[in-house]
Amino acid sequence: MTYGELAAARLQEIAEMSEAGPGVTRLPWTPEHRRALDVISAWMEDAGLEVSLDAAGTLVGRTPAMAGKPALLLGSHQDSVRSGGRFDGIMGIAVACLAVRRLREEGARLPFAIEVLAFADEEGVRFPTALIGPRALAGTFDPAVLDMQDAQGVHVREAMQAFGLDPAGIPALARQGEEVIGYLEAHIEQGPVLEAEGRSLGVVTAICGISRYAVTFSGETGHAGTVPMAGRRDALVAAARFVAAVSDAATAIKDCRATAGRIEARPGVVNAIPSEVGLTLELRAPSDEMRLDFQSRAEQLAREIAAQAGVTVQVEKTYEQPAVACDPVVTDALSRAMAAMDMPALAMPSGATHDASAMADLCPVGMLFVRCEGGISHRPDEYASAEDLDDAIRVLAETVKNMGLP
Ligand code: HGY
Ligand code: MN
Ligand code: MN
Ligand code: MN
Repeated sequence: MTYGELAAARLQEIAEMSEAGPGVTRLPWTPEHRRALDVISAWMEDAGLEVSLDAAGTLVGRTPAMAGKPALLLGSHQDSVRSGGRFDGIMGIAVACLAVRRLREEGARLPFAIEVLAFADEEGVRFPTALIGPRALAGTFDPAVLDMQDAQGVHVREAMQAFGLDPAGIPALARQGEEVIGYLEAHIEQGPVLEAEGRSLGVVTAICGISRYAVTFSGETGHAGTVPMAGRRDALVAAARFVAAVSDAATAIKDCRATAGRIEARPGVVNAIPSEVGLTLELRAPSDEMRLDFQSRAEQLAREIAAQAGVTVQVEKTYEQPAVACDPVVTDALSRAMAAMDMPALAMPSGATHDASAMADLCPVGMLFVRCEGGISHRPDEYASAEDLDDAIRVLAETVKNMGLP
């Protein structure tokens, strides 16, 4: 069995650690997360790592007998979206464990420790926050998120305590820069580029930044039959024009994305003009300069379109995550590892965000993308082949050795 086939089998097994229903639903600090930790612990022990669980619920596997040595960090997130795929996040943990096992079997001698990290919550699906694990290590954790609640009214703090964790210990998890050499994450591409280029792996150059908004258009309701079209103050007409205009603006800018994921019209009845519409808007761009420009453009469009429709608009920013440039030393180590295996490195930005987005506040980061069949992700039919997983394990192991070269 190749390393790739073993990774594929392990990912098939851990996909069962899920709520019932299509695909994988494994949210942080839940019974499914607990069952997954038992499996990931076995992966880490199989790689010769010493396993511990930190106060944020990150499972840490560290090479033994390297106390006091700086560490190269590998890993990704164990959680999924609802009805997600078998690869997003968890594949990076499986690939990292097998890369460490490969290095151990080769008898590789490294001047640093290795830690494989299985972060609890990257997706931000259960709670309106994310990345608690990496932010704890980077010292950027905001304790206010412990008071956020899930759809059942459970606070983050309560969920962690019920999981056997003490959130009060999170601030002490912050690593000092000199303890960490860098962070390397293997992740399914979640897009169509590698497949279109006929490549199994890609080297990530930058991870997009995100701006999220709650946008509310307010007009005037009235009888759908008696109020003339001229002079209506229809909030949904304004909202529809806005969504189309922002989408067109994003389409005109390479690598920019704009998505209105949720919309709600009130009073929401078939024969009354909508007086109020609330929608979410998410903007993404591979650099903060582009993101901030696009933010201004979107806010201007909201004002102009509201004025033309005779309604008012409120644009409230609800979340922001800066764009991250991957570190040239790490991306060079990845590219050299691929070149050593006759795999020309395809450099590409990431439209998805990752744990590496938060780890960049602690140390140099790099990411290795793995081909994703049909570019499909956040869906049960997400798929990466055992052959591509095998390439990823070999390249990750080679990259770790490159990071140890003077
Ligand atoms: O939203 C994202 O890009 C990530 O999958 N959480
Ligand atoms: Mn992910
Ligand atoms: Mn995801
Ligand atoms: Mn509560």
